Amino acid sequence: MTNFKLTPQQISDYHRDGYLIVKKFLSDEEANKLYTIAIEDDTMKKHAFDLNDQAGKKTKLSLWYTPGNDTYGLLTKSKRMVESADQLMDGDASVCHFHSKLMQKEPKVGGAWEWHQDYGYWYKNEFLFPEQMLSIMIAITEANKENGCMQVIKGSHKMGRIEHGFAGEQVGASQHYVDLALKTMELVYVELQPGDALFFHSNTLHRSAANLSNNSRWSLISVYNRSSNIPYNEPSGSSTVPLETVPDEAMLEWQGDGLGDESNFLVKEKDQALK
Ligand SMILES: O=C(O)CCC(=O)C(=O)O
Repeated sequence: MTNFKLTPQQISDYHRDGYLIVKKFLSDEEANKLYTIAIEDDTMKKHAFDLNDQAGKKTKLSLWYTPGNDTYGLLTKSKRMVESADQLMDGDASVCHFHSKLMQKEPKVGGAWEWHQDYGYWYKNEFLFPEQMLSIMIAITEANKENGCMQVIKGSHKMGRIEHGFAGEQVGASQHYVDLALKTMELVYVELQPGDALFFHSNTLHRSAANLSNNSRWSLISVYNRSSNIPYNEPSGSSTVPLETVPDEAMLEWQGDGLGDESNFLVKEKDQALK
């Protein structure tokens, strides 16, 4: 999808619901390239780590801060990603990249993500403005109920930040408030095809169940921030460096392949909670 621009209706849906699904955000050719690179990428494998959920099931991910001229970086910096983030985030300072993650939920073993708001994590990094942050998830494989697709509580971003504590090696939202939210708002299973995108607000409550199916569930999640939203407790620095966009065609037409070691990967310490 080139020359992509969110419509006024999509923008208002995002603000009402706290998320937005865009089908076929990537073409089949782009989605195939992303899939092939992801499964063959040795650098990514080398930097992947496991994160335990509350039941001790492991979910695998790699997280990096600096988007390069590899396929993931070219997608992250593409006009359609950066300008969509710009259309949806509050403020008008430059759009920056906080981090990207390759989520690798393997068949039968891929663990759950507990209910949380991303800003439950990022508040601890001392970002002050949740409206100036958002995530874009791109499905690399099909995501459905069976393989543990994302679940969101529609409209929950309007609750503002709720308390979070630790849940396994993850950060989890107060169950009491999650229960109240579920009594009040709709639970939506975000089933996606490869190349579909999910945009979600940093205060949208979301989770995903363990992958008990025979199929992998892989996705790329890129997090954007405005340069005006300074994290006072975050050493990576990436989140306030303005992005230089590249054309949407770059991920297919430029040389880009897998990630290089210079991408500044997060190295998880033993038992360290994420983010
Ligand atoms: O990919 C998933 O299943 C959930 C990821 C998630 O909750 C997150 O990255 O905040």
